[in-house]
Amino acid sequence: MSQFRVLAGVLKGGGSPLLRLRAGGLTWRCWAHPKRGCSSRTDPLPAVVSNSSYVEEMYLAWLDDHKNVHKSWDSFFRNIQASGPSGEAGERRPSALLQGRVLSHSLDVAEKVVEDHLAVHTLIRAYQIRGHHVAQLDPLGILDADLDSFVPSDLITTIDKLGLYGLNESDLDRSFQLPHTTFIGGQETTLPLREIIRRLEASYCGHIGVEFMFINNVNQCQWIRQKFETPGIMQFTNAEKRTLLARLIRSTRFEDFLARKWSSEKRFGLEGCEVLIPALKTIIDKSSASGIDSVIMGMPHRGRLNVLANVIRKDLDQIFCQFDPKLEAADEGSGDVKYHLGMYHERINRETDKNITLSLVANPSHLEAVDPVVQGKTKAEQFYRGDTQGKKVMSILMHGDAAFAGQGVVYETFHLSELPSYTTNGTIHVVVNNQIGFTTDPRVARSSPYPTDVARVVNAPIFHVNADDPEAVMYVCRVAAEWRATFNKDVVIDLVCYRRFGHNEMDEPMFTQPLMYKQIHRQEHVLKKYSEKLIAEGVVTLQEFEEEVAKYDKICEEAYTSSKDEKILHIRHWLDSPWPDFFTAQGEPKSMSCLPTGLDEEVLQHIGQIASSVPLEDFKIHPGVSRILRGRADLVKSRQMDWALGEYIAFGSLLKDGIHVRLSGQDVERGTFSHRHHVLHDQEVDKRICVPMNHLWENQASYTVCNSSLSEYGVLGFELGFAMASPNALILWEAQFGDFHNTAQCIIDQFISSGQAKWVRNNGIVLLLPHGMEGMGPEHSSARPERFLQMTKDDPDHIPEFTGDFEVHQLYDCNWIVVNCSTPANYCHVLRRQILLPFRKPLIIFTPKSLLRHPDARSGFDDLAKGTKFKRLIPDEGPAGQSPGQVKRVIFCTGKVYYELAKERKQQNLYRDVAIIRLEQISPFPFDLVSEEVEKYTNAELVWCQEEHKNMGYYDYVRPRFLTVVANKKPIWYVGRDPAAAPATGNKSTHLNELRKFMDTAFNMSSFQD
Ligand SMILES: Cc1ncc(C[n+]2csc(CCOP(=O)(O)OP(=O)(O)O)c2C)c(N)n1
Ligand SMILES: [Mg+2]
Repeated sequence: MSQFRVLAGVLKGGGSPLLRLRAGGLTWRCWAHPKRGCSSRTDPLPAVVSNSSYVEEMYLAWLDDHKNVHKSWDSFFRNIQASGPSGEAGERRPSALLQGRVLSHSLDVAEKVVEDHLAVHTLIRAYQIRGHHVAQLDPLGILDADLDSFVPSDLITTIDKLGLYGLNESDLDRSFQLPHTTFIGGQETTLPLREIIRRLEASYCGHIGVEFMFINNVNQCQWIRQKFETPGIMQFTNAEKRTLLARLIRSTRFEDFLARKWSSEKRFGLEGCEVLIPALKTIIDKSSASGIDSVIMGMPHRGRLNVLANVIRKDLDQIFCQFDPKLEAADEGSGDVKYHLGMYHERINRETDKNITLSLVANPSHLEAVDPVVQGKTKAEQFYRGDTQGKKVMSILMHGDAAFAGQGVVYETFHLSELPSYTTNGTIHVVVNNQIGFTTDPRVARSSPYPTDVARVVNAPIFHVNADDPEAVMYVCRVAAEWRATFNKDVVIDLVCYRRFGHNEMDEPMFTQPLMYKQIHRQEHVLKKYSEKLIAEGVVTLQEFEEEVAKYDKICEEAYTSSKDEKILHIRHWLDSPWPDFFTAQGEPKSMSCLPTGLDEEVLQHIGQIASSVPLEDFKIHPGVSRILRGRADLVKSRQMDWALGEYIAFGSLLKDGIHVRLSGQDVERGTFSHRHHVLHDQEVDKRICVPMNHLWENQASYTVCNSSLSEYGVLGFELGFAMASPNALILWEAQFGDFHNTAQCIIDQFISSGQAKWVRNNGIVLLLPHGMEGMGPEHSSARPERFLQMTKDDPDHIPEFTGDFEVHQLYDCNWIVVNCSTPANYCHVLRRQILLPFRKPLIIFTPKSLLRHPDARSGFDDLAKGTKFKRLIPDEGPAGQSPGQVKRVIFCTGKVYYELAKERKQQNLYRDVAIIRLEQISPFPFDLVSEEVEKYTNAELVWCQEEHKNMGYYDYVRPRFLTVVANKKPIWYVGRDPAAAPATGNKSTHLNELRKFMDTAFNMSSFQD
C-alpha cells in the first residue's frame, strides 16, 4: 500500500516528479517489488515505470502476442488502447505510443491506472478493517453481533458501491495487482476485481469476523491476514472432522443426559453453545503440540459441568453424585454448589500423546472475579518452573458476553497482561456470547458494539465466529493457540451462539425475549446439522454416528449407576491446586505446632548490613536514600530496628530458608511512605536498578517486589492466585492506604475470608493495610478493621479449651488472622510465623504510617533473638504490671494509640494506677492471654481504648469477647471517638480535639463512676 500512497501524493500534489514528467515526457520511476526487478517480460507491471525503452520493449512484445507479457502489462496496454482515439489502436510504433497522440493521453491513463489500483487496495483494506461488521455471525440469523445492522459503505455489497472507489461494473473483470498486505491471491500477484471481492467476502464476511486492524504491529497484522486470507487455508482432514464430531456428541449428549435425569435442577446448561467443548479441546491440543503441559482455566457457570466432564475429564460419577441431595460432605466447611468447584487433573493428551495438567479454578458466583486469580496462579506456576516465556504453562479464561462487557475487573485483568511482573505471556479468552445476560438484551447491557471490545486496549486480536459452524470455530481456536505460541499475547475468541433455554433450566425466557426464543425453538441443533454435513460428505456413515452416540450414552448411564453408591462428598477431591508435600496424604497439617520465629544474631546482623548498603559496584544512589541507608546502618550498629528494618529481616530470613517472597501493590518498591526503598535506582544510568534483598545469600530464594498497576480488585485477585500455587512462598499485597482495599472487596469477601470454607483450600496471602487516625481526613485514615473483624468466625460467647498448642489450634480453626502490631519485632515475627505454621491462613495486618518513623516504635535485636516468638498480646511490663494489685484501671488497646496512651500516662504520672496492654493479634481473640491479664488485675476497671470511632475499629469485636472472659461480671468501658458516619474528620483541629477528649477520659479515674 505504501508505495501507492506516496505515488498518489506525487500525482495529486503536483510536486517535482510530476513536473518533470510533464516537462520531459514519461519518466516513471521503477518502484517494483525488490524481488521482481524490471527485466523480464513475465514480470508484472511495476507501480511506477521510469524507463521508456523498457516500456517500448514490453509494448512491442505485447503487440506480437498479448500473452508475451504479464497480465498486468496486458491490462495496462489494453487500457491505453481503449482510451486512445479510434484508429490508434493499430499503432505499432512504440515511439508513437510514447510520444504521439497516445502519449498525450498516457499521463491521464497512468493516473487512472494508479488511482484504480489505489482504490482496489483501499477496498481490500476496508474489508480487513470492517468486514467483521457484516460477517454472518449469529446462528439465529436475527441479530447483529455488533448491535448494528448498518453495512459499512466501503464494503462492496452491491455493484453501485464500486462508484465510491471510482470503479464500475466494467472494472470487475480487470486484473489488479495485489498489495503485499493481502494474501487473498495465494500464489497469484494479480486478480480480477470480481475475484478480489469474492475472496475478501469469503475471508472476512463469512462465519468468521476477524477484528485485528487496530493492532499497532505490522508483523502481527500480516500474520493474521495470512491465517484468514490464504485461499484454502481452512482445511480439515477427515480424521479431524471425525474427532470434532465425536467431541460434539459428548458435549451435546452430556447436556441431554443431565436434562433427562435431573430435569428440575439448575445446571446452567451449555445448550446453544455445545461447540465450546470441542473448541477448548482444540486449543488444548494445539497448545500441547507447541509444548504447553499445564493449562489453568477459569470460567463462569455456563457449561461448567460439561467442561469438568469432557475437557478436564472429572469422573462422571463424581459429577452425577452431586445431584443427590442426601450426599453428606466429608470435609469441614460449608462447601459450595457443584458449578463453583475447582478441579485439578493430570492426563495424557490423546492428540499429542504428551502429559498435560488441566486445572479449573474454583470461583464464586461473582462473575469475572476469578480472572485475575487464574492469572496469578498461572504466573506463579510459570515462575516456580522457570518458564519465563510461558512456553509450558498457560491460562484460558472463559466469559459470558454480558459479564465480559460489564465487569470492570476484566479491564483490570487485561491491563496486567503485559506488565513484566504480572504477565502470563498470553491468555486465550473464550466468550460464550449467547447474546443475552440473564434476561437482559445486549443493546441495554453495553455501549460497545461487541462484548469483546475491552480486549482492544491491549491489542489482542478478536475472532468472532458463528458457533453453529463447528469447523470455523475449530479453525479460529487453532489460530488463537498458534497466535499465543507465536506472539505470547492475549487473544479473544467470541463464540456467537444462543442460549437454548432460560438463564437456568427453571427460567422462562419467553417472558422477556419472545421473538428470539421463537427462533431458538425452531433452531436445529448444531450436532444434527454437523452430523448431516459429514454424512453427506461421506466422512462418517449414519451408522457410525449413531454408534458413537450410543457409546457415550452408555458411559453416562454406567457412571450414573455407580454414582448412586457415593454416599459422601469429598470436597478435597475438587481442589484446583493441591499441595501434596505440604499436607499428609489425607490433606491434614503434618503437625499442630509452630517453631519459634526468632533468629540468630549473625543472621540479623547480615541482613541489617545488606539492608543498609548498595551491593553493586559503581552504583550511584540518591543522597536522600544514602541518608536512609546510613540511618539503618546506625540502627544495626546499636542493635535496633525500625519498621522497615523489621520487615527487611522478616523477608530476608525467609529467603534464606528458600521461601520465595513477593510483595506487590501500588508503589511498594519505594513504599508509599518512602520508608522501604527495596529497589535502588542508579542516579546516572537510566533503568539501572539494584534490589539488595536479592544479594543476601548465595542460594537464597528470589525476592520479587513489584509496583502494580493502579488496581486493587485485579491486583489483589492476582496475588491471591499467586499464593495458591505454592505453600512455600510469602505473598503480600499492600494497599496504598488501607481504605482502598474496598475496591477489592469482592476478592476479600468471596475468596479470602470464605475460600477455605467453600473450597477446602488453604491460602496464606498477607494483606498490608496502612491504617491510623492521623488527621489526614476521612480517606487515607481507616483500613476499616471492623469489616475484617466482623467476618471472622471465632465465637464471641464461648471460651475455647486451652489445650495443646492453643495458639496454633486457634489459628487452624479460624478463617483468617487479623493483627495490628505495635513493634517492628512483632511485625517481623508475625510474617515469619505465617510461613512456619503447618497450614496456611490469610493474614490481615493493619500497618502503621507515622509509627514508621516514631522513635519509640523501635525494637531491639533481642526482641528477635533465637527462641523469641510473636507476641499475641504485650502485657504491661512497667510498674503497673509489676504490682497489679494496686492498678485501678487496665486499658486494653491495639496499634498506634498505645504510644499516645503511654505518652499521656507518663505526662500524668499514672504508672502505678493504669496498666496498658496491647492486643497485637486481635483475631482470633487470644482468650488465653486476655484471661491471664484480667485475672492479674483483680481490682482494676477494664477499658477498651481505640482511636477509631465507636461504631468502627475493634470495639464491637472485642467487647463481647471481653465480657465472655469476665463471665459478664464486669463491664468493659469504651474510650475512643464517638460514633460517626465518616471514618475521620477532615479538620485537623477537630481531630486533635477528639484525641484530647478521649485521652482525658482514658486517664480520668472517675470517668466511669456514676
Ligand atoms: C458480579 C455479578 N453480578 C451479577 C450476577 C448475577 N448474574 C448471574 S448470571 C448473570 C447473567 C450473566 O450473563 P452472561 O455473562 O452473558 O452469561 P450467560 O449466563 O449468558 O452465559 C447475572 C447478571 C453475578 N453472578 N455476578
Ligand atoms: Mg450471555
